[in-house]
Amino acid sequence: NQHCAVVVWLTGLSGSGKSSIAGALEQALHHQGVRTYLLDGDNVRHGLCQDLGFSDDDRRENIRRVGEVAGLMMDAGLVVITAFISPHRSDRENVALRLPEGSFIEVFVDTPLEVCEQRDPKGLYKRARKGEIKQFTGIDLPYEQPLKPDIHLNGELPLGQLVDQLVDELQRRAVI
Ligand code: GGZ
Repeated sequence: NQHCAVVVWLTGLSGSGKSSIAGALEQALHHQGVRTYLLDGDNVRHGLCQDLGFSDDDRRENIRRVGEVAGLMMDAGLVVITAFISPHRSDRENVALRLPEGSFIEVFVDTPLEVCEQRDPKGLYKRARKGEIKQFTGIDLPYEQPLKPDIHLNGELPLGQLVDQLVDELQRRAVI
């Protein structure tokens, strides 16, 4: 199956739905015979980035490393999907600048903080509000939303709908 190697870069708050969308997108692409790799906190923060925490500097380095690895995987011909908060606009821009023109697809998973906080699947927002977790994005540290994302998703819509939207967009861009 012919497809372009790209990086589908999901950005959004904790609890916005990035990981669920990324997982479901990967499934949908596999069904079409597209080879992918999903990078997220689960497979990066325990290994490649285990020395990093959540300070501004550490996040910058986390995103830089993820961008470099994504670029290598892209070279191998994969559609790379990433799911990191990536709260700094400049960090995301720097990743894009290091990749071949047009191969960085920024997807903003736009879910209001109130909704993320209500979902709170891991109870992290509650702990951040109590001061038990410091430097929590949206509470102590800012999230800089993309000004002109390639794809803007309403994170409150049903998962299936969001994945269909992404697949349509990738087809429209002749990525798949
Ligand atoms: C934000 C934190 C923090 C702090 C732990 N701030 O919802 P989750 O749990 O599963 O995803 C969040 C994840 C964020 O890691 P990233 O690598 O995506 O962050 S960044 O792109 O900013 O480098 C959350 C958990 O780690 N977590 N402490 N202080 N999220």
